[in-house]
Amino acid sequence: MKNLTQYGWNTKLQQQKQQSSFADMLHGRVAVTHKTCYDVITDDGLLSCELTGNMLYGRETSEYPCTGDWVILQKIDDAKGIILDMLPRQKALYRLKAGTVSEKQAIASHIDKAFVVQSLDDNFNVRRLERFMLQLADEGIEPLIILTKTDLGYDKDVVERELKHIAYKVPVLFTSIFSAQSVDKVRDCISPGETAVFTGSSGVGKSTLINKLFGSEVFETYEISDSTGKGRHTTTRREMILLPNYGVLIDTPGVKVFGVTNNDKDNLAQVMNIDDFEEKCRFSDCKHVNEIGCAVIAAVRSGQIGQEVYESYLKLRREAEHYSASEYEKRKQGKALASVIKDMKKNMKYLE
Ligand SMILES: Nc1nc2c(ncn2[C@@H]2O[C@H](COP(=O)(O)OP(=O)(O)O)[C@@H](O)[C@H]2O)c(=O)[nH]1
Ligand SMILES: [Mg+2]
Ligand SMILES: [Zn+2]
Repeated sequence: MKNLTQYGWNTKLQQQKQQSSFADMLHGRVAVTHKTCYDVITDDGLLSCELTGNMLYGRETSEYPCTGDWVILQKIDDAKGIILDMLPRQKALYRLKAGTVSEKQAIASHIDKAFVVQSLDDNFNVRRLERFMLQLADEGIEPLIILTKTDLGYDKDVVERELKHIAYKVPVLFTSIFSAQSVDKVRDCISPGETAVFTGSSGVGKSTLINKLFGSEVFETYEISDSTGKGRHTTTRREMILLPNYGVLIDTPGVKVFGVTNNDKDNLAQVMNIDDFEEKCRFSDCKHVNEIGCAVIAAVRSGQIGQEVYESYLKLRREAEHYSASEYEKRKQGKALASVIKDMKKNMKYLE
């Protein structure tokens, strides 16, 4: 029997479950998301579950359950169940669906901490880190940065200089699989009942690191084949595991870049560490572009804010505005459609 408390079940979730019309049914946490079904950890073991029609229709892509979600289900037999309801999702990671500007897809939820992993060989990219940090801030998830493969050598000065504005608030851990001590430091950051997600491009060493944390091979690692440059296929897919006495770990498949899926200017300013300057701008609605008395521009001129950081800030802000504009359009269209349907229903009544 699994003790779901170890998997993060708590009184708040219990209270939320009481609000559901299926409050008397079994609950569980999605451990793996397949195309049309979910592996759910319950007090009755791991069940392979499908969604009821009700859960399937009338939902946006982003509203389907994902790994880490808490669901209510009905057991069908020892191995199968059916998902009837989902508890309100919070602290989730999303990615933009390929080829869209505002359609998001959830990849993990109910996350307390996110380890954003980059490798120091050629993957280190501070602009990409900023995007991760922004999304985590928007979701209220605590960020940590892990820079892997220190054994391959890197320029510490360059890394520290580029990370300065972020490392000011976010812990940065350096790891190598050849240093058990560096792995222990990561483990010490995870507390019981807490869910930590590992995210970053594929090949940076997420699965290898989780295996080291666990002390055995729980995740298949990605070996790049010399001849084809492609990774080996994995057979059994694991996404969420319990690290006894520590917490729940979620491994995410390679997420290269997160699109900006929110438009919170305060979070952006904080992530980019320009918030202290912003407060000193003459106008409270200052856009920091060409206004008189702009403290942000002054700080860029004096070198207190790096030119690249400032440019990155403007770029992320444009993307955030673009995202919220297309969200707004979508909602407007949704409302228009709803009113057409309402009219149609009225007319049908009239004809009856
Ligand atoms: N030199 C070195 N190689 C590492 C380290 N961590 C992972 N790797 C290698 O990087 C490759 C990709 O690792 P993997 O864990 O599958 O990456 P993932 O896609 O992020 O899960 C594998 O060949 C690992 O052996 C490290 O600290 N140092
Ligand atoms: Mg992996
Ligand atoms: Zn300003």
